[in-house]
Amino acid sequence: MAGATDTPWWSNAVFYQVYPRSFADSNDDGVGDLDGLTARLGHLQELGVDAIWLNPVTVSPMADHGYDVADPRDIDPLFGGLAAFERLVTAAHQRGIKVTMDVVPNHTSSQHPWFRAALAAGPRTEARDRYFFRDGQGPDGAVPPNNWESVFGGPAWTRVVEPDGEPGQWYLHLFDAEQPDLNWDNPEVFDDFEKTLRFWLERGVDGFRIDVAHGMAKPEGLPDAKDNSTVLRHTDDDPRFNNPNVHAIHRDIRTVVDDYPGAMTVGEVWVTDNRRWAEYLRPDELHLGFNFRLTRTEFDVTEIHDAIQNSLAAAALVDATPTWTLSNHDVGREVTRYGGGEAGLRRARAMAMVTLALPGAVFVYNGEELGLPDVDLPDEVLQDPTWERSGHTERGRDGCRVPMPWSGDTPPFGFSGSADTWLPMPEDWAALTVEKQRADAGSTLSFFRQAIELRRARAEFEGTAIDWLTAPADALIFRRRAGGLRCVLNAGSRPIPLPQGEVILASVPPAGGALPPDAAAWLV
Ligand code: ISL
Repeated sequence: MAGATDTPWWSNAVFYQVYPRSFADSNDDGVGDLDGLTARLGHLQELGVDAIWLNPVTVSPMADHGYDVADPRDIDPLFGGLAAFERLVTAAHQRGIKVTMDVVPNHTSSQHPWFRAALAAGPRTEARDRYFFRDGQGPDGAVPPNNWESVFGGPAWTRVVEPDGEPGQWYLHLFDAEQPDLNWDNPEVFDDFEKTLRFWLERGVDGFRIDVAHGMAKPEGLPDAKDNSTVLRHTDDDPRFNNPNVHAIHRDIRTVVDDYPGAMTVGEVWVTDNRRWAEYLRPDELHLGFNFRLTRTEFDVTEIHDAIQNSLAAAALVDATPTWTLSNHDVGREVTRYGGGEAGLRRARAMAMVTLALPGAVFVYNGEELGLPDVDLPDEVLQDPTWERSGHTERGRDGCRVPMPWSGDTPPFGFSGSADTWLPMPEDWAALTVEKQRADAGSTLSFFRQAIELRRARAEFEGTAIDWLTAPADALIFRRRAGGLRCVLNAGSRPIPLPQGEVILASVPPAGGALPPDAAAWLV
């Protein structure tokens, strides 16, 4: 490992994102859980990842599958409770795998004791000051306080029935109505969040993924937005997000995390402008920030080049470590985004090589190592609140959250002992199980294992800078400046000649010194 002494562990780590509902089910209720994950840690060790990022597992009514937190300092019984979490941390650490977990500071569940107390207390009480309760507009207050929309569709405000039984104030929820936004101007909110961070750090957690890290702070007076009606998307100037006061919150969070040497944060920062994105990565704020450009990029060589170059430039503004992510539980899987089928899979493998060749931290979303595509789910099984809130115009994110196929020839493919999995698994995943792919040296899983192993072991991956080399049309070539690794991507429709050198990995075998279309190669 490069620079073990002076380089923090996360600066070139491969993180593996576990969507706990969908990873492995130990108690046969059709939903994945932490003991299921602990039992499958061998898969992660073989894959060679450095750390796990766990999507939320704290106590939740699951209106947004854990992003609606009712108790941030306990594990939901659905996932096995606190004892299962402690078993996971111990077992992962024994295998040399770090554990990082999601924390959700922007909002709570509507079932959180604070919110229930706020409802019971009535208007203009201290209990309501932990959230955004406002009177409505119009003579009888029946019009929401401003025009903000929920990210999942529909208004970002819900009117409550007051203790006297009459319709009364409205509360703000940038996401589902079951996810009321917290008022971070109230000092109790940070004090409680600090307790949460310390609670998990004391239990051995190695870091946090901070949900909606560009949220939390709201502009004075909650002014109307120009247009915020696009579901699951927003622009940098949207008043719901990216308020400059959020940086003071990140500095406070950093002070807490710095009490635990080696602990880190990675923020979900949906901000496009390089300068504004980089503000979150200043030395006293987040350690890492997701840069989502490649999740919004077609398989097009110019777009890919520009996304990489911009991500590097953004991180360089504040001397931060770049991060690379092709997909997660919110954005469609790359196999499907790149066209699906054989071509989609080839392109996804090629792009995995591009990201794993870059300096910085790489995030792999569970199932990516199997080449899983999105699943076309029937209406009646959809669970993402986006589906209902958008009036059935946006299908939401369930298609990229289908459980992992482990073994056997029929659903649920060893994921669970119950055939009634929380989302149905497609029959044709029989060819994609971990079991089948482990036994096949040419599988996507074997390919990921080789790629991660090379990245970990070879000195050619050292250093933090890259140079772009001259490449044929529809191709790109970059070189790690210190280590010398070259990565070639052919995003065109014809084979391209490979440069001189030894090919240490290719996503499709080169033929006659040429790299086929939709393929990547690493050369030393
Ligand atoms: O959806 C987005 C971009 O695709 C963003 O606009 C938005 O910030 C994002 O949906 C926030 O996601 C995170 O918080 C949500 C949760 O549903 C997501 O799963 C989580 O990643 C609410 O907690």
